[in-house]
Amino acid sequence: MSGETVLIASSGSVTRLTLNRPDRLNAFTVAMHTELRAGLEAAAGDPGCRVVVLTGAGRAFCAGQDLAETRSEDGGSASDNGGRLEQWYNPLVRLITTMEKPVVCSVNGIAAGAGANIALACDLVYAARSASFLQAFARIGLVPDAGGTWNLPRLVGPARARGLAMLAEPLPAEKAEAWGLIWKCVDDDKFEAEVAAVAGKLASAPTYALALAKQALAASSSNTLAQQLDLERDLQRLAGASPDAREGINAFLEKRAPKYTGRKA
Ligand code: T3D
Repeated sequence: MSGETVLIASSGSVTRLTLNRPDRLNAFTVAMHTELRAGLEAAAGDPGCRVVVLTGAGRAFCAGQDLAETRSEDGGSASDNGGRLEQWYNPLVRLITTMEKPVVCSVNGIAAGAGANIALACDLVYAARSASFLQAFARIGLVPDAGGTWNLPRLVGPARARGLAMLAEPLPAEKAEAWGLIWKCVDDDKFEAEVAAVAGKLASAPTYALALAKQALAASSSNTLAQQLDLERDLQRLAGASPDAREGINAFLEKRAPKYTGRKA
C-alpha cells in the first residue's frame, strides 16, 4: 500500500517502489525509511511479486540522508550517525541484497550519498543518461556508507573507489556504465520503456534460480574457490529440483518457449 513518501504499484509480477519526496530530491527521512522497509518486506513475502523496481519521483533518484532532519534530530549536538546506519540504512542494504528476487534500480536522476549506495546495492542498476552518481559524503565530512565502501572497490577497483570517495565529484551515468559501476545507461527518452521491458523479462524468468544465483554471487566475495564450488553444488541441487528447471529442459527439448513460475517446489 502506498504511503506519503513511497509510492507502491504492482503490475503483473512487478512491484514498483517510488521514493516520493521530489522537492527534497527524495532524501531519506525516518518516514521514508519506514515506508520503504515495509514496502520491500511486503514485496519479499508476496509470492505474486517476482521482481522489484526501485526508483525516484521527479528529477532525482535520491539525495541520501535528509540533512535537515539530521540537524533537527541532533539539535546541534554531536550526531549519532552510526545509530541511524544501524537502525535504517544497514537493514535496508541487507533487505535488498538478501531478498530472494531481483531488485532493479531505475536511477532516473542524481543518486547522491546513501542514495547512490542504495542504488549500488540493487541487482541491476539502470540509469538515465542525464543521471549521475555522487559520493557526496566527503563534502560534508562523512564517510561513504550504506555499503559504499564495500561495493565501490569491488565494482570499479580501488583507485577509482578512492577517487570517487575522496573527491566527491559526480560521475555521469555514461561513465558509470563504462567503469562497470552499473549495468546500463539508457537515453532519457527510452529509459522508462527499457526499465519496464527488463522488469517484464525478469518477471517471466525462472526467478527462484535467479535468487539462488544472487545468493551465490554475494557469497563469492568471502569464499574460497573450494567453498564456492561446494555452494554451487548445493544451490544447483535446489535449482535442479525446482519446477522451473524441469520446465526449462522440457521446453528446450520440445522446441517451445518455457513458462516459468518462480516456485521453489
Ligand atoms: O547521519 C546519518 O544519517 C548517516 C547517514 C548518512 C547518509 C548520507 O546520505 S550522507 C549524504 C547526504 N546527502 C548529501 O550530502 C547530498 C546533499 N545534496 C546535494 O549535494 C545536492 O542537492 C545534489 C548534488 C544532490 C543536487 O544538487 P542540485 O543543485 O541539483 O539541487 P539542490 O538545489 O541542491 O536541491 C534541491 C532541493 O533539495 C534543495 O532545497 P531548496 O533549496 O529547493 O529548498 C536542497 O536543499 C534539497 N536537498 C537536496 N539534498 C538534500 C536536500 N535537503 C535535505 N537533505 C538532502 N540530502
